[in-house]
Amino acid sequence: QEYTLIKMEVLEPYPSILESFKGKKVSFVAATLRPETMYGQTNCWIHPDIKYIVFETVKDGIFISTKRAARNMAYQDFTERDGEFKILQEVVGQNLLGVALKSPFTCYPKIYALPMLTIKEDKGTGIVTSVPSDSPDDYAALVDLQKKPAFREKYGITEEMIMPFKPVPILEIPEFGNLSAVYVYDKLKIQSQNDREKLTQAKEMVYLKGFYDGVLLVGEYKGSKIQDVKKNLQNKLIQEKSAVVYYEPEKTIISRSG
Ligand code: ZZB
Repeated sequence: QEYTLIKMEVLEPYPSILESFKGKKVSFVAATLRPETMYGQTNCWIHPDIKYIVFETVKDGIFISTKRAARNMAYQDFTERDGEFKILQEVVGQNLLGVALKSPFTCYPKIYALPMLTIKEDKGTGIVTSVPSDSPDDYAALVDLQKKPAFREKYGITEEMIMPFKPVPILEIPEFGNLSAVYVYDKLKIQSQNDREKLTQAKEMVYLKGFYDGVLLVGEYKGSKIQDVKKNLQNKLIQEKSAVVYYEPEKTIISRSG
């Protein structure tokens, strides 16, 4: 499986847990299959209970991801020696919440790391970039934080980190309009990020249609069909050093090699 790894750069002030990296470029890295949606990023998702690591790459500065992802990257020329990576620090997700980030293409110059409880530890980097206009999971998790002050307070998330971040219309999908995730969320009457069955259905509804019939509403490929320009946008992100390609081995291979 090929993913695009988006570098979400940590902005000053660094949280106390990352203070020793001050002056160096540190990025949260998020694995996505949808580089064409990066115009609509509103935040980053971190699982409060997942353990992440901080490690050094050869070409892209310091990365934060799960250890599992770092190991995969070590076999893809990200680190100095094949298959090896040095853990500079371990950090529990909770301690990365509220961190300010700069991410490519989005109209919001500063976005925040927020909690999502449905992140899978064994997929991608364990860090997810949020596009609530087109990902029902992201929209559901964002609404949860907006509607439930107790949930925000539990994780030290303030209103400034959430309230200004409205879903951005970036793709027009026939029948679903220009905020397809919001449309299916309402249509299926989804109540929260834990509504797993409905969210799976919602994702299926928007995925295929978005890929084949979606048209970009922003950026240099405005007016083009997604399937025609997805690769160009991935290349653009890579050329401007905002992203890198990352491969995830098949599940069976992971379990065989431990
Ligand atoms: C931006 C984005 C925009 C995404 C969108 C989706 C959508 P899949 O197809 O099931 O493999 N993701 C990545 N890593 C994780 C993780 N560890 N736990 C939970 N979710 C994760 O899903 C790949 C997508 O799942 C990735 O692409 C990422 O979110 C998320 F408009 O990145 B995506 C309809 C989906 N739309």
